[in-house]
Amino acid sequence: QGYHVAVMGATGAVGQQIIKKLEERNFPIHKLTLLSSARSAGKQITFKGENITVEEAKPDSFNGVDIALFSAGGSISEIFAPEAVKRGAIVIDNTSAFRMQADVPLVVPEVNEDALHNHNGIIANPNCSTIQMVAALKPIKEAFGLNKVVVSTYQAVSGAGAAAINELHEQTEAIISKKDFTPEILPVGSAEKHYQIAFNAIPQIDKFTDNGFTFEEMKMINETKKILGMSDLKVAATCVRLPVVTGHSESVYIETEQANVQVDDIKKVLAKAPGVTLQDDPSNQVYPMPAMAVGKDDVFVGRIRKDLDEATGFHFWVVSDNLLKGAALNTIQIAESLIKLGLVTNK
Ligand code: 11C
Repeated sequence: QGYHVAVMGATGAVGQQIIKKLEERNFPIHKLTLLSSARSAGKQITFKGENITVEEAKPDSFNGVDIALFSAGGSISEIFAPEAVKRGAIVIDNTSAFRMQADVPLVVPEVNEDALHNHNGIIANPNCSTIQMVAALKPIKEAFGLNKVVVSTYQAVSGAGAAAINELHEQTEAIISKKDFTPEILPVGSAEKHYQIAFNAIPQIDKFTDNGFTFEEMKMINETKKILGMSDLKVAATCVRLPVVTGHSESVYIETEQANVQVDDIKKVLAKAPGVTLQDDPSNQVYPMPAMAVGKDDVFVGRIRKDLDEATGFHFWVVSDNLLKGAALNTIQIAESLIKLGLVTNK
């Protein structure tokens, strides 16, 4: 009993976490198909004690698949996701390929599960830095209204893939042992210039758009509005890459609609919010940090304080594992929601 699930991009950083989480959460699977590019095909991956060989993805690989989980890059999704849908699968896509299309739900289950009802076969998983922020914003919006969000991120290199993790390790070793090195991956592979990430901070994630914001910043702005269903919400973002392997951190400034909101009111709603853990006790130096969030499912929030000048303004700090809630876990939670809502058929 269960579903035929396919994982596209099975050997990648997120794909591996998806397979791990499917096993850990005992997702109802009767068959697991693991797919990749020709380069990674042939590798063996263990799932529930069984070795599964990764196959090269072809359109017909999706025959009989009920749920296809994609995390192999936007161009792969653009080619194969419609092929999977044509063959009757529901696709949950981790890339930015379809996120802003009107008929594609962009979903964080704790925030907007209802959006799943209106899908045409593809559901989009938001950008990792967006997911953790909206998980914290939603309960605040529900309780007190929301007028404005200004976020600065401190993002881990694993968001840029396995090659960026290697680059951080190699540069760190090179610098410590006083050897030369040539940056090749960050801030983004296709950029003209590449910069050192070890012992540095790079205020560029992805390429620049014409308005001076980067694509990563525009994702945070546009996706936040879509997920919260607030096209008029004022949102601004500055996204920065740090030499942290896993765990994105964010400094978030918000202005609520309601006046007279107090820090304790915000703490109370966040303490009850699904998927959120409040870690906020400055007197005991308790606040979220990426090293402690790695491997954990939740979004951690702390350092909540009222702005000193703006009566409706608050600041807080949000941390989560970008490969889990930011990617693999949220993808599987979407699949679990589809099953719960009766929106996926078992062929
Ligand atoms: C990063 N947030 O940290 C990006 C990775 O649109 O799903 C995720 C990119 C995306 O570099």
